[in-house]
Amino acid sequence: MSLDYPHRRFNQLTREWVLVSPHRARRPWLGQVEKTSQADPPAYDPGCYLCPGNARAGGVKNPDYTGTFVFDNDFAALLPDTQSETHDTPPDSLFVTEPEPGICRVVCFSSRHDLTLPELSPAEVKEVIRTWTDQTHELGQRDFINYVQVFENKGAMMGCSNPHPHSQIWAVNHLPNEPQKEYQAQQRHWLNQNACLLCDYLAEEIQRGERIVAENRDFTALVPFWAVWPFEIIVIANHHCGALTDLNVLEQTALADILRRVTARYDNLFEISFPYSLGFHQAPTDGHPHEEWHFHAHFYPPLLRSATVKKFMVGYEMLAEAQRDLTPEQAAERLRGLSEVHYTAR
Ligand code: H2U
Ligand code: ZN
Repeated sequence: MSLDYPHRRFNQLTREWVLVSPHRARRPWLGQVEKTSQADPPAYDPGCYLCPGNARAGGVKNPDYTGTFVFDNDFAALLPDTQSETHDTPPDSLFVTEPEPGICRVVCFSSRHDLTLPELSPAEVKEVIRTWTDQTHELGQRDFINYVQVFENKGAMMGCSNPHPHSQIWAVNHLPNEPQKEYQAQQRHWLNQNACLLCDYLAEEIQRGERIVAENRDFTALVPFWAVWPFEIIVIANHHCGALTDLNVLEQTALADILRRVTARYDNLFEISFPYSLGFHQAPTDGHPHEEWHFHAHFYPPLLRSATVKKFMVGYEMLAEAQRDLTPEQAAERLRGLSEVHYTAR
């Protein structure tokens, strides 16, 4: 695909359009590539709220944990017992509210303050995946939890409040906006085509090849045809399954492998610890089978041209429609050309 003129692409998962302006980015790499000096964090930081043995902001002391560590968020955006409150919004009101009971947790990747996903061993990343899986299972089983969002905010640029590598889980009662859009799109394809949207999409992407970044037996990482963020990646399960809880041990190993490889490429792009939001889109846990749902992860990284030049989603994007200059194909080519050996280990 070498469209050289402004065009729109349709996102099959959200059913929204993105404007692509390739003519503005013919020379995307020739500009100055600035390097920032990121200080090497220590293995243990006595002032860190998440390190083993330290007191958290709320005063609770962390255990001397090794491996992963899960705790209820001390400043949770959701509370489990909201449902008990009465709600009486009249159906025709313009001021609609509904209660949203939920649970927020924090998952530290390891006891090490200084090791991000690509710097952990494959076994350690697999342990993180097992923890996310256990949490999805445990939280998803609860009556009032119908969706479990696992995500990682990485880097100060993404609003991450603590450098200790960690992720968050927000388990909620209602299907939130983004998974709701994806549910509608997947359900529509399932009913209209009698097939899975992402199975069909992945087969086509593998055949075309131009947006693939990394793959293994069970997962494929690619820059989606409809990517909004410059170096956005979607990781799609090669076999149809709905959630982390559906993965067998080999698939957990494969997911750990692909996450390490994608994040190593990201870090190598500008030789910095690359900021992003990562999240899994899993089938709702509302008791329905959700055969239409295909398990996948999104990486949304903000950086565009260098360690310091980010893409702003402002102006036209805020008021009209998402837009990009660099094409998804150019981004994939750039990411494909990078080493999977982390730059700090060379
Ligand atoms: P982010 O860096 O992605 O914001 O995640 C950190 C989370 O950890 C954040 O939601 C919680 C914050 O509320 N937190 C605690 O629960 N206890 C602490 O002592 C520090 C941070
Ligand atoms: Zn720490």
